[in-house]
Amino acid sequence: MRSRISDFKLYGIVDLGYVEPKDVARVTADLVTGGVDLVQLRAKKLPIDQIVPLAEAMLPVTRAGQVPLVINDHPEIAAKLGAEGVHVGQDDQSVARARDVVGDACFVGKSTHSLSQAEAAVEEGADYIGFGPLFATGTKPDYVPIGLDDISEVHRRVQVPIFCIGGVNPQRLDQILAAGARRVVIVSAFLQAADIASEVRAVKARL
Ligand code: TZP
Ligand code: MG
Repeated sequence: MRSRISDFKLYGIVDLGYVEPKDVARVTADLVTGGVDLVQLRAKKLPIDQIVPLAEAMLPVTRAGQVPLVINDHPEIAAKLGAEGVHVGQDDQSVARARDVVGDACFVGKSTHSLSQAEAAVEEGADYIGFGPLFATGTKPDYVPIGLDDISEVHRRVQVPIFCIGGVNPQRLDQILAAGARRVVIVSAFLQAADIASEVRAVKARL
């Protein structure tokens, strides 16, 4: 699975800040049907024992759609369930430590918020990076937006796939792509859409 990351352009996140636990499988199916290339489970406020069943509900859906499932923050859940990826942030355990837990078949992504963090993540061995937040976003409210100015430079400096994130939505997509982005993560704009699958399909066609 790790070798395919460079094919991926559109990353959806099932964020429990927007999705009720009972809706996790349905929303995952909508994202997959629409055409996301990978899906993350992000449940910042739940304890591990409540995240595991959500991941278990997602896996059959993502597997059926042949879309990798990425677990945010918790390599041990990814390892336990055989999820395809894990994602760590600047304040989480290192990429190497996460990889020790999940093994080599699983890919490890890392959040970065500056050019120097992006370069450091690659040094650390990340398989892909998130780069942002580009814009202020209620999904990650405590972070200062970095804007669009460094997008082209990060693509010059970093050779792993770069997923631009934070306030990405259909209205802003053209300016984000014009700034040099090739891959994006979209959270609230998908999860708050009246028809998630249609929204995903429309964005996918523009990437
Ligand atoms: N990391 C940087 S910004 C962000 C994360 C998880 C949230 C992006 O969410 P949205 O709703 O697409 O702005
Ligand atoms: Mg984290």
